[in-house]
Amino acid sequence: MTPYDHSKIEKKWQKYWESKKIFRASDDIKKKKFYSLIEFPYPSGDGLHVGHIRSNTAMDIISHKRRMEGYNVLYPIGWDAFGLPTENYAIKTGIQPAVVTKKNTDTFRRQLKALGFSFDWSREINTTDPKYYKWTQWIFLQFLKKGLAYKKKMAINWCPKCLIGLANEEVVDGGCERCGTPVVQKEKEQWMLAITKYADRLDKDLDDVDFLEKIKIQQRNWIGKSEGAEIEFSLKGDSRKIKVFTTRPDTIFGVTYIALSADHELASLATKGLKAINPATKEEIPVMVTDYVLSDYGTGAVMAVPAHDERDADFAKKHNLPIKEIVLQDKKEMTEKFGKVVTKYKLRDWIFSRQRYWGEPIPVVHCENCGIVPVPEKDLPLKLPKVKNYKPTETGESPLAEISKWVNTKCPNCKGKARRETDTMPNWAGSSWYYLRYVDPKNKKAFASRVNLDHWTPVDWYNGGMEHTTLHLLYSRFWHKFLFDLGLVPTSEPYQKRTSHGLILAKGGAKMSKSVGNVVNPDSIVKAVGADALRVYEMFMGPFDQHIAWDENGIVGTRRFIEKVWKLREKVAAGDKVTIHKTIKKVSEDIENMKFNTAISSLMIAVNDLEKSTSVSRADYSTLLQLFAPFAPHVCEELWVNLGNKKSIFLSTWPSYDSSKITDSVVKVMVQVNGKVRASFEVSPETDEESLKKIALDMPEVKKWTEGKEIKKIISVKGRLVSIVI
Ligand code: ANZ
Ligand code: ZN
Repeated sequence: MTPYDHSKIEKKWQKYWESKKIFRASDDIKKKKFYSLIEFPYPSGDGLHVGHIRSNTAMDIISHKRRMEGYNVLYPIGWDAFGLPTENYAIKTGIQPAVVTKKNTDTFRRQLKALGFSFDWSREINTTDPKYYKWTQWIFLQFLKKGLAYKKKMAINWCPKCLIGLANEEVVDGGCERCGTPVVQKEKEQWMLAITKYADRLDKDLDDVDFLEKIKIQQRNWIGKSEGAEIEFSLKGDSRKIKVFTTRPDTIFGVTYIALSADHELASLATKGLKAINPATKEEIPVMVTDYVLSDYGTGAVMAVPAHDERDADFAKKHNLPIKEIVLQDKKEMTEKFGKVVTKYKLRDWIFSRQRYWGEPIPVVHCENCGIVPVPEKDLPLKLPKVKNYKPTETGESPLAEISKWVNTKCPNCKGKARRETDTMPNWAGSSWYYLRYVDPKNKKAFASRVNLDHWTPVDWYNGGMEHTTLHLLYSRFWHKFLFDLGLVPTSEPYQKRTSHGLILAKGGAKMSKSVGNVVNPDSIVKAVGADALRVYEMFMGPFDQHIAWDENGIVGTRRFIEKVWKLREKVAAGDKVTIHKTIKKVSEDIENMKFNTAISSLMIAVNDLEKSTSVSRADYSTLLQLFAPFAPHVCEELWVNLGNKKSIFLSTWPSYDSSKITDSVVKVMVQVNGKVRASFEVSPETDEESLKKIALDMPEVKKWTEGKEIKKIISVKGRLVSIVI
């Protein structure tokens, strides 16, 4: 048999799959569908990261398995290509972002194709393509129409280095997410999207989706739903009232002062010695101003209970305010008596403008007569004009503001003088609905046809990074719900199932970074040992949901394993007897649970066992190839065809197992009492000695002999025996 030549084999099958369109999703609505999704990559200048490969391979495996189970699978790919790094590169080099993006996506495409992923490349999308962002702009106009996009003058987080407004989510420990420069506050008119209008549904509907529990928890914490009461405190010598938000109306008898945020309308009065009345005790209590009360949460005012709240206690001690011990009251009763039931959220509306070039232009004009006027839908896409200088202006406006030919326009409404909006959308815009475009990527009349949406959505399984749980995932759920309310998509949730993967770290556990020089280049690995070896390594390196450090010795090991599978071909003899039922079961179940590493372990065990015998049945070998194909598609396709199969292995049927044949997964353990066998039980051969003892002692047949007796000695032998001496 010829030696295993990975580069020849891998290229050959990549070409074959593409020319035969094996992985194209068909829009045939009669077939049962499966929509699997990864987060489409940002095409950075660094090329594909090994971390991309981990997520892509995982969903590739699941997609292959579903195809072999008879599903019509959609596994698409595209580019989330607007964003700062490309723009910063353009500022530095003067090369147009569109040109840079083209170059970077070409690299990514080549790299992804070299890894043999089963994407449907005919549906490739790019968020910076005007044919795509036409619909991003169109959706924005729907938000505007419904009053959910609005302008607001507000203090925004401003990075004085990047000269850009940042969403709260983009501020990390008080610094800019990208450059670390301390963020300052700056007053600016901003476009906002009213995500808070959907806060309740974004929280509640998590009950109906199959997201990992930790993902649900993160989303819920971010939304921050809090049920409590609003209670009004009257003031001494002033007819106004202070409304507080509390989750502890049961502590009302312990309120010894009111705390206001610095922005509260009564803050200036409070500093002059304002007094409030506790409605429960009628006591006069002071009103204080403090920065531990946030201005943009609840009512910006707190009834302080130093005996039951730590922050209140700290403040009270510092300012010599009374701390009053009390008996807690009934919550419901106190709410009825003094307050009104309210629900508050931590979630804030989404700051949707950026003063940057490389984003979707916000399609509105400012007319001297009519105010804000949307660009007519028939005029979309509103294309990004070419500029010479990509740097934001000193005033913080986007570089678009300097192109007077573009900025000065006519009002679509009154034909009078108007100025175009020069803010662009944040890079979260295009990714908020991209999974909808995949189902009908070339549609010119709508973002996707209803027939295709009905067929394909929701996404059945979406895997992505934990770092996107609070932003991208929440934003896209919000857009989806909005489109659902407009009757434009069939379901209220976009993703039925969401999982996430751990990061791949550099050797030793540090983060991979270009500046440290510890980034692993997938190209050289593919060249040296092949895409299959790299894919298998990334699935084998550790539990999928955990962070894991790179180790090139591991790739040597997976390469060797592939060679073993290759060589096993020499032992294949006729025969249709399948013996590897246990492996089928284990691999099938492990894939569903994303336990890819243990799936590969069981394939390794099976190969070791088969190697020991003088010959391997053709059926066993075929089954082995089918189970391994999702992980190592090229080599398995080659070996499959070598066996004389005429059609691609991915058009074959996923192996099924006969559970009655899976016998060696349990062993019978005998229980002796004083040397006589009194009982037996079945367990996995791996069960440890201590557990065996415990099982034995709990059995009624054993208790019959040991009840009321002193146990002098108990020994157990793994997989065989428990012996009790009384
Ligand atoms: C009295 C009290 C007594 C409270 C007690 C807590 C414990 P969550 O669950 O996060 O919603 N609070 C209300 N508005 C605030 C603001 N703008 N800034 C800072 N704190 C604020 O927390 C609600 C509780 O946080 C409220 O209940 C209020 O203090 C405080 F033993 O009222 B509590
Ligand atoms: Zn006008």
